[in-house]
Amino acid sequence: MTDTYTPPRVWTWEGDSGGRFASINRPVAGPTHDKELPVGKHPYQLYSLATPNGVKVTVLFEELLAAGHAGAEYDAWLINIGEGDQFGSGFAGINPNSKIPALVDHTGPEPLRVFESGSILIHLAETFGAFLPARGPARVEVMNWLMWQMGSAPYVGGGFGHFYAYAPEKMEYPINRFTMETKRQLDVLNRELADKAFIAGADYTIADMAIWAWYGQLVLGRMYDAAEFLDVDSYEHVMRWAKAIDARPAVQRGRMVNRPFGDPAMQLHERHDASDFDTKTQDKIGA
Ligand SMILES: N[C@@H](CCC(=O)N[C@@H](CS)C(=O)NCC(=O)O)C(=O)O
Repeated sequence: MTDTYTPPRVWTWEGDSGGRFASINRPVAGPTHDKELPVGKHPYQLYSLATPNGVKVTVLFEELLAAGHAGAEYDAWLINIGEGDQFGSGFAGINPNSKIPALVDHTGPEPLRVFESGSILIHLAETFGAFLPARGPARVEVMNWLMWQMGSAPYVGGGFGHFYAYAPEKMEYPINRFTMETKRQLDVLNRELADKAFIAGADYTIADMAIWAWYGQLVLGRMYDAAEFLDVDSYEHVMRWAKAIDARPAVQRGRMVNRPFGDPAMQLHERHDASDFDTKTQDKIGA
């Protein structure tokens, strides 16, 4: 390995450093332009995109609706991060971190902003009393795994995915570093799932939704074109769990929301409620 870079005493921003998404990266926060957010008719207004962090939340909404929680109807508005929508003044106002997903809950006397996907999952699960035990050891175990996901996935996305798939050149050191960590995390899950149906025990919870969006989709070969490189078939318990969750109709619907890429028949955009699913689409996704 050759190190060709000597850091200066003080780092300064010299603009686009290359690679996918480089054009949206900046070393400062805050809005870049004025843009109000649209507001629809439903109690929940979701501003998001169908990345793994976005899919966690649309899967939970669809699971709540599938379980009969009619109060979970939502409008889903596309925030296209490749076009800088996350830096509009309206979006930065509901998430000062300018990252999807962000939610506004209109069920109370004042609109309530909720940002960070884990916070959104907890807020909705508590509101509807679903997919999260109310108290006790079972709740702690769900929180353990939800926090594990929130803390661990950046090594997969910002580390492995970035250097393996998005960086302007392939560099062995960071790819080795983050492949090792990604495989270690997959092994953590594989060992845990060896004798449990779901990650926190016998029940399907928000921890499974959060972890599946990242690690489930990774072993199913949907991320970074890295299934063979990571030898995902060797994580047999993760694979069994990932396939079981992937087969749920609500998960299939959740993956379609705010999805501006791929097969148009597998996309749903903005102002979404249950009636948006025509029979043909429902047949196609097995709902
Ligand atoms: N910890 C945050 C991470 C959110 C996040 O990284 N979102 C990405 C898409 S998956 C994003 O909006 N990126 C836009 C940007 O970095 O400008 C969460 O879980 O909500």
